[in-house]
Amino acid sequence: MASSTSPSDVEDAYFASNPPPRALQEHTQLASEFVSSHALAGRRVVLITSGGTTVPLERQTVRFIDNFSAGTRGATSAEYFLEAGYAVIFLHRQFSLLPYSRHFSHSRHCFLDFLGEGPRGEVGWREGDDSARVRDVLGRYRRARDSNRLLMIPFVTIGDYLHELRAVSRLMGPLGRRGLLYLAAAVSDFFVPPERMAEHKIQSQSQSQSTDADGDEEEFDNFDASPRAARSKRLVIDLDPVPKFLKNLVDGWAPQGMIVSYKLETDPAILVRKARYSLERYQHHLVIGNLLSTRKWEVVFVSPGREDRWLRVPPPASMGGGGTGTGWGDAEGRPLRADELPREDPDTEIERLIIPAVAELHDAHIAAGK
Ligand code: 9Z3
Repeated sequence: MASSTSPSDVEDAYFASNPPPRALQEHTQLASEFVSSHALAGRRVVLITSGGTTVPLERQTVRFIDNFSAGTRGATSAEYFLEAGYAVIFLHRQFSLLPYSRHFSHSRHCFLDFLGEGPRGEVGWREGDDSARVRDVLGRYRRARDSNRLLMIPFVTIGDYLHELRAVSRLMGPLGRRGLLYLAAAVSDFFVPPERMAEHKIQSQSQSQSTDADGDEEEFDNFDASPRAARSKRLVIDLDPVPKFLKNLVDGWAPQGMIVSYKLETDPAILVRKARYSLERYQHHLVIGNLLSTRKWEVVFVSPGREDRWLRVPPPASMGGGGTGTGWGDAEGRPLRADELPREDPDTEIERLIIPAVAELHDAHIAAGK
């Protein structure tokens, strides 16, 4: 009898019990047309995953667990892949950063700052110090769109993400070795399996009921600060591990494409070891290791048969320093997290180095198939 824990059994069980997102069919159709047209043109196509995944606690979801990722890595990488001539399928967390518009979607550069009202009340472009930069971004965006080289597909939950990833990567067959999978999304490791998920909003009230020494039911309300009330109101969440599907991806979903995954750690002492372990376990082509605190200015490439290769850009000069933790502070000396540091100058975006280096390895992957 076949073992019940083979990767394909785990895959079948997971996808049979976790429902697909509503738009899966529509997305699959779009991706299929996109891949066919670029395969026909002999173009390279990269599937980029980007942003965090949510873990719903209820079917009718009021609460969910999330992670830090804003999708900066994925959105920035997409722009550099497009510059390098790739067509890009951008599988991203809904409302996370998007290629090109990312330049105008944070507090310092809102797109409204670039609009103004003319003498007759008409809304239009407002020339200013940033005009050259905006024109450059707009031009690059238009070129990508007009040549139909950018397809955006959103997801929200970990389940949506896995369904979309499987469906889209399975479509990449016609590209052969010209397909590239670049997995930069910050994927949840734990989830609530469907059989344990509440249908409705989890109630704090029903949990606040308990039985006293005489067996009578007692009720605590939200104003009761006694230790006993606090204990009885605790919500304990029991999460299962999310199955790892990288092996299924490598062996079954996209067996010819080049597969690049990211490895995120917070402890510098284990980063390279964990990246190497992932490569050996899943037998794919490249793991890019990064630390939460320094991910915007250093990464390490770990690939089979090659030395580890660090890529670095200078940390923002105005801040000075570096190392673990940013070691940098704002004007009041409050420490800044790496994700608060401005990284907008193209000369200091580390993706400017990462993408050509990945494309070079992709060249070798394609050449090896000839
Ligand atoms: C990454 O390591 C990405 O570089 C970041 C980018 C999520 C750190 P931001 O969105 O951050 O630019 O702020 N992605 C992979 C994270 C991940 O979940 N990796 C899994 C793991 O480490 C393997 S697939 O186990």
